[in-house]
Amino acid sequence: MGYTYSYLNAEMPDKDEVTRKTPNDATKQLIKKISQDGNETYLDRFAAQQPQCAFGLKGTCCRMCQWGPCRITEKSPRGICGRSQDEIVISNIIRSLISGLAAHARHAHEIIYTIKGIAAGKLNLKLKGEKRVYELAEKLGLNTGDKGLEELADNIADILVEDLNRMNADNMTLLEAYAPEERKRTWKELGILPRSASYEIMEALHMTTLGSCTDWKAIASQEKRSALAYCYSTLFGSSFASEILFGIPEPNETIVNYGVLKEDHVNILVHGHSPVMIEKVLEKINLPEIQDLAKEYGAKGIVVGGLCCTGAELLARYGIPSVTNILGQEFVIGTGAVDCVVVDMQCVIPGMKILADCYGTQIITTCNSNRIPGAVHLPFDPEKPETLDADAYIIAKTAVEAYKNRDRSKISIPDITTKAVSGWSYESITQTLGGTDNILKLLESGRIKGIATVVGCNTPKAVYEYNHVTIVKKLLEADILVTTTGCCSHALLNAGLCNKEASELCGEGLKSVAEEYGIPPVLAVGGCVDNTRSLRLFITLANEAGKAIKDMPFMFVGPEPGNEKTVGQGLSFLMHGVSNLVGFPAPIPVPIPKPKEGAVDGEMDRGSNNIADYFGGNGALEELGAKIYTEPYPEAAAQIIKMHIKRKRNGLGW
Ligand code: NFS
Repeated sequence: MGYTYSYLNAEMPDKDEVTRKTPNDATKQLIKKISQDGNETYLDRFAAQQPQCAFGLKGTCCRMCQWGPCRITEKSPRGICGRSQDEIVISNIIRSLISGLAAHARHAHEIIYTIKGIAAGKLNLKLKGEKRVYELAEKLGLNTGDKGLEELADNIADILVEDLNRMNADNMTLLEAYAPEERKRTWKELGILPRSASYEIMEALHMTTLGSCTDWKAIASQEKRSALAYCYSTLFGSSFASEILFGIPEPNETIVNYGVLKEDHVNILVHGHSPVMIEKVLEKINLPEIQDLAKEYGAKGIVVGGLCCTGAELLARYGIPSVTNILGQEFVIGTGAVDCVVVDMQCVIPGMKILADCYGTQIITTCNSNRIPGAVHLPFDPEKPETLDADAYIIAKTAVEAYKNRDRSKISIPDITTKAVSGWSYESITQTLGGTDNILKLLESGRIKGIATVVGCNTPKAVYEYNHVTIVKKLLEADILVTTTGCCSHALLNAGLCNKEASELCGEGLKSVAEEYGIPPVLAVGGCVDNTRSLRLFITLANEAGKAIKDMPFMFVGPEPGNEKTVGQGLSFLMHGVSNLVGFPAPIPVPIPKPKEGAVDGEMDRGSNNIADYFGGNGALEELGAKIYTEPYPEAAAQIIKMHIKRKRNGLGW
């Protein structure tokens, strides 16, 4: 029995249902094992939180001053200050969006300042992304003259920093360089061109604090402005900076899933989002003396596995096997075989450390923003990188030394591995499929009916990974090509959908394309910031077709939204005219409406009719040519996506 939320028209699963329905057998085994070991995971804590707060779920709780908290009810339709439910709901949404924006901005900051550190000769790392440096230099109109690679990269880094920090009203440079002309005109007419990440965060907090803006439409405009800053300063900024630093990924074949861990090896997991320190740690792990040390302790070798977006990025670039995502991080610790987890920033849940203590796993933190009591802490700071090499060596050595402390009575690694092809960049997708003109022909002919980018987190509100996998299988049957990133990509990788053999699951059209071009039907394009790769693909294809993106058969799908970062992901695509399908009713973006009990006029019970109608109805559609659908049941969600793509094709006469 799950948990029923009648006012949301939805149910949430309990632990039994998750154990029965989650698609990865490795996960099923580990949920049972961890329970048998007497330990708890998020599933137990989710049960303890039931029922979740109705005001929180609808977004009608206001905590933006110290007079409250205020809750909207029929008896109290306004907060103490007079704030309406529309203002409260939109303010909660924008505050969630800008928290995500701040997280990605911090990520961008670390990578960009690493480039600057290399250019200044302070960091013992080499820039591997020559191709991206020269492309950006040209696109940004830089005078290359006789500048070397590092100087040019430093000039680009300065521009990326400006887009993070600009305080005056000048336009954002990356937006000017990469956004489609039709969109720039639309955004200008709407008055929502952003200045920078920092400015829009400041303005959003300012507008929503006590006694500030009471016009929900003005706050909605700031939300759109902030979403554009999110897209062009932090997503593009992080993704391009990572490509400058580490190179543009190329497709590679590898294996993934929990079975990549080996009982007789040192197992090191890398976790987080900004893999600069990890790059160095990998170098140290490969030193003969570290490999010998592992053997001295009785291990046959060292396995490195990836979690979350650091895992997705290392998988893309080096084929380092990925294991799992944000809600799998406890399950993998439950194997009892993980000697050490090296974490950088974001999406590292406290529950992982609690379980790590139960299974004797060493945690090492490498970012000053992400401290965990009881962990070894060796932070990387690109502006003070003097100890990088020495710290990376200590991390590699500490991780190997943890092997000798492992409690061997608790080890059980699911013997499940999956083949996968990863490393799809914007360039490798377009080249492999014969160029954007050819992809357009494949779309027009209907061999590929449309492209959906299916991405995002996991949520305890859905059966773990079930929505991701179920939706994508239905899309493949309908000849819809899928790109994926982040935690969703781990679900799809482990389910074998990023493997060439998955073409067997496709409709005739997509199957023939996958076989002809030698691609899997689901293209894993990296971490969440690499959603820019899918967005660039959409922008270029629309341009090639001579159409606006809003008219193209594309969709953004976030089946299991979780982190605050995910709000801006969907909005980034929405701003470009790509409709969203999100998988769970939440205040962000809109709850599924249920008619109010006894209402004679069809009034719906939802956080705010105006906000729900704006994002899920004609408001966003009229302004941006796109809207947000909310559907928690994956079979129904797949129907909506197919319907949306069919309508776009009809509109194009395809
Ligand atoms: Ni994305 Fe990466 Fe996962 Fe969600 Fe977290 S790992 S940046 S936020 S939870 S997909």
